[in-house]
Amino acid sequence: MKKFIVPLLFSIFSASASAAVVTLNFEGIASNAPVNNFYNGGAGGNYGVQFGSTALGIIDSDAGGTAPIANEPSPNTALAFTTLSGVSNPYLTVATGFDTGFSFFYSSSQAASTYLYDGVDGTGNLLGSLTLVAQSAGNGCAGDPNGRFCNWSQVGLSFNGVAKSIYFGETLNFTVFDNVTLGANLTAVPPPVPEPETYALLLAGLGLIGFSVRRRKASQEYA
Ligand SMILES: [Ca+2]
Ligand SMILES: [Ca+2]
Ligand SMILES: [Ca+2]
Repeated sequence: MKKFIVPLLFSIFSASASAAVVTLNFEGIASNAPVNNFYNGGAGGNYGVQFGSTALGIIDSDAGGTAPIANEPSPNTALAFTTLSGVSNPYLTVATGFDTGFSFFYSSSQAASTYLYDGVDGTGNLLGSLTLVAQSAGNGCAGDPNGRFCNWSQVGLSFNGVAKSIYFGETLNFTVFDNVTLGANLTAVPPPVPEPETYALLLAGLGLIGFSVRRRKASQEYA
């Protein structure tokens, strides 16, 4: 039994120690409002994630907004990098950095790439890039109940080093994003310390696991 429980304990607690992963779902941002500092001490939380001034929250037109989206991974608000009055500022910046990886869902009417840098606002060294494909927006779409941008894909990137920004300049006005997940060690966020209740729950869970292992063994003996 010890043989099973010790690795299990280790994986549970090491997962807790490096659980500073944040997924941004953009819910709570007003229709066509800049994301700006929503996740940098704003109403969305303090994750140190700052968006460029022309990155907007967009809300499904079926849910009171104006965006032609459907099937978004977390209804009903998504993200788009736009051009406003000829200006674009298509960055996501984490000044204190994040590491390990990032991923997001997207729906796009044209192919594009996004680029990861170790400096803020697309400066410094290129750490990696992600290629987005053009999807069949508007063709054969079914949704909730409608929206041209209804086919979503998830893409992700693992990288070495510490990243400070992602450049989305090729996606302007053609691509919508949702559920953007950043880092296994987003350094802006202090690692969570499990509450005493969490330990109690974990131990209770382990007790149950031990019990089911015992039961399986017992039933095998009688099989
Ligand atoms: Ca819709
Ligand atoms: Ca969402
Ligand atoms: Ca929707």
